[in-house]
Amino acid sequence: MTEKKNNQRDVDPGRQSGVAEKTDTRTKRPDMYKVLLLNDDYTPMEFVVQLLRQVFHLGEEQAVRIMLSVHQEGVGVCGIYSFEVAETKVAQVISASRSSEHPLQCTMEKA
Ligand code: TYC
Repeated sequence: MTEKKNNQRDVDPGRQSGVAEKTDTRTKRPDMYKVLLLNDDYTPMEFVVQLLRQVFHLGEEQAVRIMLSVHQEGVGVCGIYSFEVAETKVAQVISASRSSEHPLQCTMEKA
């Protein structure tokens, strides 16, 4: 007999062929995104506070704190979320602001 029957390459064609065999089963934490609120000269403070409470589920005190921080510093973080959740929050802020004809700006960036 010149050839061995059923050698490992015949049984498992992926073997020694350069085909990746190991599957990485580790769970990766999703990238997180900061939702940022920007200051402007026109949006009423009370409107910003109510929006922060509704969209980010903040209490009155925390909402006032963030609003005042944005008012004074120009920009502030409302929360940190997965990409999809952050995108939704930004859309909700912009939508509610435009509905009330306020120029409030909201954006997101990788945390
Ligand atoms: N600067 C606004 C005012 O004086 C208030 C304001 C705060 C607007 C935060 C936007 O993201 C903002 N009425």
